Amino acid sequence: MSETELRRAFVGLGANLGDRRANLRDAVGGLGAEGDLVAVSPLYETDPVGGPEDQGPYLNLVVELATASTPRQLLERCQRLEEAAQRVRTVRFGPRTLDADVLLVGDLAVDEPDLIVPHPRMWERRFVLAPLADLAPDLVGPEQLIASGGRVVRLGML
Ligand code: GSY
Repeated sequence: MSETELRRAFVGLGANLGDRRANLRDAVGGLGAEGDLVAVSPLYETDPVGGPEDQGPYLNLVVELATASTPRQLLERCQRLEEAAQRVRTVRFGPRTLDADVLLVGDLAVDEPDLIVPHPRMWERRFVLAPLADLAPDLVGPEQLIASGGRVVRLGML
């Protein structure tokens, strides 16, 4: 890839603590600050997958980037967004003000202890695939969407 070639990348965002919409709005704004944001999916309210029984529903969406950032740079951008949302890591899969996951970065594959791309659990999670299919129906077929799990309700745009 030349220096100026851009990859089509997708980042998943979720929030189920605090002002969920505001957390997602801030995260989308933060991602947009680098000038490589091209699209934001509709917003979905989704049942929590994993974690404590008593946590509230998530709001989820996916953003598309046309980016020169590497997967690791994207991970660092995601971590900065989570820090800005004052996310505290307590319970594994527990409620959170913001979760930002690198889903896909062009056709790159990364397998490192703290970063796996494509995201290893994305194909089983409807809270990822439904908004991803809105942006990239070429990447997510109807059968994949049906095969994925979890209740999701489309709310409209953020
Ligand atoms: O992996 C992202 C954080 N997360 C979510 C989420 O974003 N949405 C839903 N519905 N369930 C989740 N469980 C975890 S962990």
